[in-house]
Amino acid sequence: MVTYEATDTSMNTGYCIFYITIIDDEPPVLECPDDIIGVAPNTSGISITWSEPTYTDNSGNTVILSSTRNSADVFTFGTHNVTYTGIDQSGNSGTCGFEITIEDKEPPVISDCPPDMNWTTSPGVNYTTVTWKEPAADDNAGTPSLLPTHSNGSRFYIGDTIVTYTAEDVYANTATCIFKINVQDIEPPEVLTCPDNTTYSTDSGNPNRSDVNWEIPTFQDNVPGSLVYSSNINPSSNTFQLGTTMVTYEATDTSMNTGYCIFYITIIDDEPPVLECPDDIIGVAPNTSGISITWSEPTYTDNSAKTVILSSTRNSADVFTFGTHNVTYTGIDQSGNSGTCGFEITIEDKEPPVISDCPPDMNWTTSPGVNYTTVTWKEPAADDNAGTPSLLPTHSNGSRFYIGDTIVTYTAEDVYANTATCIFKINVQG
Ligand SMILES: [Ca+2]
Ligand SMILES: [Ca+2]
Ligand SMILES: [Ca+2]
Ligand SMILES: [Ca+2]
Repeated sequence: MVTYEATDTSMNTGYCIFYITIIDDEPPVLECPDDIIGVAPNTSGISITWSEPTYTDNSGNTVILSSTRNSADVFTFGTHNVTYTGIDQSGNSGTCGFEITIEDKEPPVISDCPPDMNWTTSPGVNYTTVTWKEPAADDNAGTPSLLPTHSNGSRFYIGDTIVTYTAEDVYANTATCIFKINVQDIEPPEVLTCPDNTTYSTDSGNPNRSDVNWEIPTFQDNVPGSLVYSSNINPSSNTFQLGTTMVTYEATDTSMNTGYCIFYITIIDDEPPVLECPDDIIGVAPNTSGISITWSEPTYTDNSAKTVILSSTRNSADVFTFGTHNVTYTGIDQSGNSGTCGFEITIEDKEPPVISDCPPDMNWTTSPGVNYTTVTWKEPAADDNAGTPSLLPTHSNGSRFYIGDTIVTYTAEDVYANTATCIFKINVQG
């Protein structure tokens, strides 16, 4: 209030009074705490305390503070704005604010993480379908996501595959569950083509066969790629000896599974031995009892170069009688092939028959009234070392003989054409 007074001399006073009012329209200035970051153990939140804001006000008077949240309040996960309002005694208000962020530092927990697993390939393919019990994830801040690198029930190929499940809560805390799936190839290569067992004959004159060939076996495997092949037979050697040889081809996959093709090559000897017999033999026997004849065993050759078993119809030193005898040798090789050779043994009779009682020369006279007579004589006889010989006269005993000399000849001939004669003369006189 401003008062002006004017006093006259009479001491009367006049007044001029007016008021000057000073008002405070300047708001207080509040200084809030810095932003606060806290960590809560779970969704129940955590109590956060802070200092009240400081303030200044031109009035120098007390400022009344109020706030949207109070120190020691419980704050849950997330960011919360706290606003303070200060009102001075003139009703001017100022504000300040800060943020309280409640963080989740705790990663999710994964339960039932599968163990490492060993599987084998499915038939015919290089993978298998793998399933496992799904793990679960929990978190202090609600249900986390849980994502695998590989789908449960998907295909896993040969080798080790790491499967990782990652759980992530809404505050980007993560946890992992890691397990290994090993898939092994236990399927051996499969034989596609394998030669049949085959039988060959030996090459002529040889104990082996030189041109044995076959189609190289083929294999396939559930795992595409290189198979390693081996064989017990050098492919460049196609000569096989007599007998049966097992030929083995192996194909091994990269997991060391092995498939086999086995077949047999049989070389048989169907070539008979060749026998060389002695030359024909001619012997002379003194009589029908025969004579012992000896000879050397045949020689032989056989492609097998093995021993040949000889047998014969007759043996050296056997006794042979007159006549021609065939001797046959049979040689059997160890494969049962037989060859033969033969020769003849002829036992001859070189001894002529012997005629006994050869009649003497005789003198006869004609019978009455005719120019002959009937002549008889004692028949001679013939014998021979080789049986009874024939004995034939030129004239019959008891036949007519005419005047003069007649020569009668008996000829004995054995079956080997040895002959003997008995000759006598018949003289008939008239
Ligand atoms: Ca968490
Ligand atoms: Ca395989
Ligand atoms: Ca043979
Ligand atoms: Ca004789």
